[in-house]
Amino acid sequence: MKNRLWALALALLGSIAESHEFKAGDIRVVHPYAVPSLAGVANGQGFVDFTNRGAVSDSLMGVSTPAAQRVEIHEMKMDGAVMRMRELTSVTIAPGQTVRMADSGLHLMLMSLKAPFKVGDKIPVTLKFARAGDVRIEMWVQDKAQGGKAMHEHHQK
Ligand SMILES: [Cu+2]
Repeated sequence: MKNRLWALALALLGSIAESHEFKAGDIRVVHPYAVPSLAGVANGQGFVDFTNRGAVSDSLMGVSTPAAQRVEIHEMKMDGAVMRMRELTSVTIAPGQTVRMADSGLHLMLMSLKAPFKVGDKIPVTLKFARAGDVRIEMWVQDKAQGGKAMHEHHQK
């Protein structure tokens, strides 16, 4: 019994430790991840949650990565019964606010991947903020359930 509890505790510690974050200026980025790309699909999808710890608002103006031809910020919205994606030119974040991409229908669309995304890949990405400047992050390629869980656990810290 005691051994089993230890194993459980270690497993929990392990799952919590498997997350990462980045800071630049007043921006904190929590556990950015991308999902494995589907066979025959040229584009990939990533989720980047970020917090503004400053006293003034900031805006995510653009995203780039050597792993894709270009990156778009997409918003998914229901239009009647039809799910539509549209591209946003920027995402503004108020002081003290956290943008949770998956919860707000946002994601990064990585267009024309140079190579398919596989679980375990680490994708270097640069986020361009109007005030904080360039924030260099690494998106971990994980199954959506796993990446989302690690992101949520990380937000609790
Ligand atoms: Cu999209």
